[in-house]
Amino acid sequence: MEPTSSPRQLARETIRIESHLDGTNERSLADDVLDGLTRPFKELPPKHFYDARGADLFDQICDLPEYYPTRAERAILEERAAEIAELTGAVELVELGSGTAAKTRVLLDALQAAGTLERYIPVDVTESMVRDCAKTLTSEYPGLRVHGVIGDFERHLDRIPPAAGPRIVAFLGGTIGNFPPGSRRRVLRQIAGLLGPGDHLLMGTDLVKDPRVLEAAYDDSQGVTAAFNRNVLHVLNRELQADFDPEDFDHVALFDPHNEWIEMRLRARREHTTLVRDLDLPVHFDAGEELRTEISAKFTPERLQSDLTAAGLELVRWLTDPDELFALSLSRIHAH
Ligand code: SAH
Ligand code: AVI
Repeated sequence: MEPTSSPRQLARETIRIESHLDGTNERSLADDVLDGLTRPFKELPPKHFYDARGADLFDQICDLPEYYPTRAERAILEERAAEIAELTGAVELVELGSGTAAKTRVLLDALQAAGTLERYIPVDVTESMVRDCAKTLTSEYPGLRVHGVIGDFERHLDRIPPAAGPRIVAFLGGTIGNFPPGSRRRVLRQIAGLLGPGDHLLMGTDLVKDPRVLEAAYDDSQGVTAAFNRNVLHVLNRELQADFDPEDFDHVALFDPHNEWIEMRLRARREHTTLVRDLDLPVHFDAGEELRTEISAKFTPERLQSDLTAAGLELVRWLTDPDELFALSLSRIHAH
């Protein structure tokens, strides 16, 4: 039996990892698939891309010449992290959808240089990501405590430990754009619930720009994004005993100028029926029929402002790169 730790010992632990997924994630995947593949316009939520292979493909996407958001966001962080550290006085950083926490190091460096950094709390559905980044970061930042939360930020925000002082909640990469407008505001309202009066939300949002630049970023010449898109079918094959042939589908990435978002879809190359065995669900595709796998909303300052206001947040800083490709917003709960 493992010895139980006293609250004092727990507070001092260098690494603490808690998983909230046991079984519930599989159920959530099954429910999403049952809903999404029986709709007249088939759709799957993008969070199911990220098994270990999907996370690795996403990492490769971040290095592609066409995928500018990661570089632009990093450039903003490098330019403004010291200012963010000073403004927030944060002792801890909670990061939603933390992934490999590659850009996060820029923030951690700034908080460390300011002498305030104590704790990092990565939250991600991909278990290996949370575990690996806890190990690496505690060795890179001596004295840093990491409390990893393996969970779904749509369902498990209440599992994030209470703040030990002023905190930054970071939601980087533009992941908020992967939610449709109503869910986006719901998620933002829930995130606002994590903030006390001295806390800040630091959120990355991709900006509206030339559709050709946008479409190239989601349809790269090396086909990495196409492999990332098809990966969701590999996830369904493995987790739900489905029999998709991912090569039966073309990768499609289109900018929707009305909604100002990118849509990724998988288009069936031929008419066929596939079986999702665990759900006893035959799924029929006409030739050319599309399954929507992701939206990635692009923002204007006005759109972001109205989403923040709807979530009870007020903008403190709007930070962009010189080419205005991407924005980081720093906000806090609205003072009444
Ligand atoms: N923040 C990183 C990674 C962005 S990729 C960056 O800016 O580069 C999106 C990340 O969010 C992935 O690591 C994925 O596993 C995670 N993710 C997606 N949906 C999630 C959800 N509902 N709950 C928790 N993590 C999620
Ligand atoms: C994680 N998310 C913000 C990425 C995006 O740009 O919407 C996921 C992605 N999809 C295709 N390429 C990258």
